[in-house]
Amino acid sequence: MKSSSRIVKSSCRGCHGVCQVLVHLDGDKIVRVSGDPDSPTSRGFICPKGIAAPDMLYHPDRLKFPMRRIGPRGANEWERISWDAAISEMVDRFDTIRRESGSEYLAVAQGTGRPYTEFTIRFANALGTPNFVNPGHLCYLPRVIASAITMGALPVSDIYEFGGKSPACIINWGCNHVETGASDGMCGSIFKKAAKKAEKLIVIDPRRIGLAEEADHTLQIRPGTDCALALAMIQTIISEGLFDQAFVHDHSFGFDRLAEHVRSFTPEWAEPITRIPSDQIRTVARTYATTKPASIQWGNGIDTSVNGFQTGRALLILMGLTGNIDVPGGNVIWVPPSKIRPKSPLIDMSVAGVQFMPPEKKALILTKGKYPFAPNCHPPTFWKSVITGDPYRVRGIWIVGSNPLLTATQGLTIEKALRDHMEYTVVSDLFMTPTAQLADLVLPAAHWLEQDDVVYMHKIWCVLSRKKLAQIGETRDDRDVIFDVAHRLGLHEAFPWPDRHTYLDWLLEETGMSFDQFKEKNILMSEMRYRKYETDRFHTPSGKFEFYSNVMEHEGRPPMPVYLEPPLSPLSSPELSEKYPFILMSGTKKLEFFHSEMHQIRLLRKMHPNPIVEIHPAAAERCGISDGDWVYVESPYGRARLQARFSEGIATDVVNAEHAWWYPEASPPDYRWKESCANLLYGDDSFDPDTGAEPLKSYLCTVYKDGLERT
Ligand SMILES: Nc1nc2c(c(=O)[nH]1)N[C@H]1C(S)=C(S)[C@@H](COP(=O)(O)OP(=O)(O)OC[C@H]3O[C@@H](n4cnc5c(=O)[nH]c(N)nc54)[C@H](O)[C@@H]3O)O[C@H]1N2
Ligand SMILES: Nc1nc2c(c(=O)[nH]1)N[C@H]1C(S)=C(S)[C@@H](COP(=O)(O)OP(=O)(O)OC[C@H]3O[C@@H](n4cnc5c(=O)[nH]c(N)nc54)[C@H](O)[C@@H]3O)O[C@H]1N2
Ligand code: SF4
Ligand SMILES: [Mo]
Repeated sequence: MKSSSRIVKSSCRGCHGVCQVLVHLDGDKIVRVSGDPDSPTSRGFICPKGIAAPDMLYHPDRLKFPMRRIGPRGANEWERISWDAAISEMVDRFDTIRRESGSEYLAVAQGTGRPYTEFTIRFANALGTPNFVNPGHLCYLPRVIASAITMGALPVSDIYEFGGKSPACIINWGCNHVETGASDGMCGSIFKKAAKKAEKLIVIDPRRIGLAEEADHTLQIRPGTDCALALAMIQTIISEGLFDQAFVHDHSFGFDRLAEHVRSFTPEWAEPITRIPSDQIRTVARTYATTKPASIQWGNGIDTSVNGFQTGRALLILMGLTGNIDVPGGNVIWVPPSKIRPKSPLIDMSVAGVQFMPPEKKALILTKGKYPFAPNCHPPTFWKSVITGDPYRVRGIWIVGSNPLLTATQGLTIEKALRDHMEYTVVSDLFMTPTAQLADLVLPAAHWLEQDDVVYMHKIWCVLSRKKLAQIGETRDDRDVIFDVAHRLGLHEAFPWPDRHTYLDWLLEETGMSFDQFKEKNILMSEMRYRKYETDRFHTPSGKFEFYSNVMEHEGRPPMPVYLEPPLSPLSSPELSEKYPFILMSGTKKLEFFHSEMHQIRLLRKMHPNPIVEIHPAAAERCGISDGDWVYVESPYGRARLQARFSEGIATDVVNAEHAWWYPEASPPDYRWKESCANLLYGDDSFDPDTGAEPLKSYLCTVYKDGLERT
């Protein structure tokens, strides 16, 4: 090894993962990132996105300086300005809007959860705006909130064997982090090992995913119908007396009402809805209930439907009925390291470590009354309101790390809202994007290799260190920018620390370590405890695990799960489905990309050059499509051009289109973003009544070959 070479331990943030990595430096240059074999969280695993981190860090297209728009909006005419000028302008504009119209006329938007989430929310709360816009209504938070009202915390698969046991039975349900790398703080590689070990593995997915190769039972469910399957499993378990009598008796609420509620939801009832044979539903229910301990690993496939919230509730009920809650090898509530301070004193952290808007602020929310369990301002409603001005027109927005033109639905509405109606838009990002092109001010954000951090986002059983090892141009950590803007807007109560490093020291204060000392230690772990409900009870209104939800009853929503058919489906819209004969799934995550991100990274793009739609060969043949053909996938609302890939592992009337595609290599300002973006296929006609989630995996479409008339 050359004398100028060194290796620094850090943790990757190419996705939601918790992979600890080794960063290899030659002088100041980062030359390689590899998995850390000593890591208790990821045990040496690294995925291609992690390996490509230096390519992303040093990519020539990175935004390097703040830029102010000088031409018409969206014309790609910019001037470089200083950070001081950028922040002064922002503060001035935000303050004017706040004084003239009120703080709710400002919005803060972000995409998926990121390390700075606690700062964007803190900033929105301190500013006093309820208009925090992000995809939480269809990602993760439905599961988190369903868990919060059912059992007071989010249960996760117990795959690390802290209690000496690995799950004997695993249901992998609407999740594919084994193939994509990681999600929601769970490492796919560790899960895969646990799945291999399990006596029984059950996979429930409309597509045959890799894990199905090892499974004892593979249930190819019709998209969006999981609630019906779960209800039938609950019915089987109760009617056959396979539930955990002691847990139900001592720790649950509403069992009798549940038994009555599910009486008619038999496997025979569920079979035509789910397309899963009734005897298979019974077998799987029995296997899950009798193989102990058992664990359900759920994913975004559960959230993204009009029935996602109730489905989440039904899956929780399965975990509770079988007594698999908080037992070694079951679905557990992780104990976070005790001496780390919660990151957001201005935010209610009492429920499952999730940040909810303070209730008095929620009253202002644009969607109040519509979706009682919506975690934030409902994005489709928000963007529409910017155009219609109903109930009011937000005047300024700061989009911190999101590309909603591509990743949200209603991309054309968002484009119009930003181009023609929003008075002032700031976008913070690593790269110029179709969304950032519509901003008035663009701020260059730091990559994770440019960040110091105490990594604590998913509140798991450890915190990790992340280290700033590079500096590209004038990029800045978003949180440093938020600090500056907040201070200059006078929001000192919410941002009492002089700067973010003081804040990091404050987080760690009770551990007796400064951030610099923690960097050396690299990880802080907790001591896992099981069956905490025996002493602490459940943090629900009844203090028990609620089969019957008091919170749902209070909100006037069904206190026990009910099944809702997707509004656009062969069963609910038979006429429409004659014209649009395929069920459309879109957005199953891909190993090489993170939503719209990383499409400009050569290594990753080489592995995955084109946007793909998976289609069954028999269906393709009917449409005159060959493997590799470019096709249009079209719904009543829009179309996208993708490349057909044959898959025997998908039903003959289901297609799976990749989401959020754009071509960063194409010319700005549009980068051909309207060509292959499957998100343009969704209308604003169907939402989950509880959360406002959108049926991204259960819609209708047709498919035809590019160059041919649609059939
Ligand atoms: N059709 C369909 N659409 C979907 C989904 C689906 O299943 N189907 N999934 C949905 C889900 S689950 C989610 S969470 C959303 C995700 O939606 P988004 O979060 O909007 O998706 P990204 O493409 O990750 O966009 C994030 C942007 O942030 C930038 N960025 C990355 N890191 C940082 C950072 O540290 N700071 C700053 N300032 N910028 C950063 C990236 O360069 C990128 O331009 O997409 C949703 N969209
Ligand atoms: N590489 C990579 N990793 C990522 C991301 C990424 O973009 N790329 N995104 C991150 C984000 S924001 C998220 S939310 C997570 C999500 O990660 P996951 O929770 O794994 O979610 P998805 O990939 O959306 O879908 C998982 C599986 O659900 C199946 N599915 C779809 N619809 C249904 C249904 O109706 N019922 C059932 N039972 N299954 C269904 C899909 O076929 C897919 O195999 O991944 C995170 N990790
Ligand atoms: S799975 Fe996620 S956290 Fe792990 S190496 Fe890949 S990108 Fe990084
Ligand atoms: Mo997500």
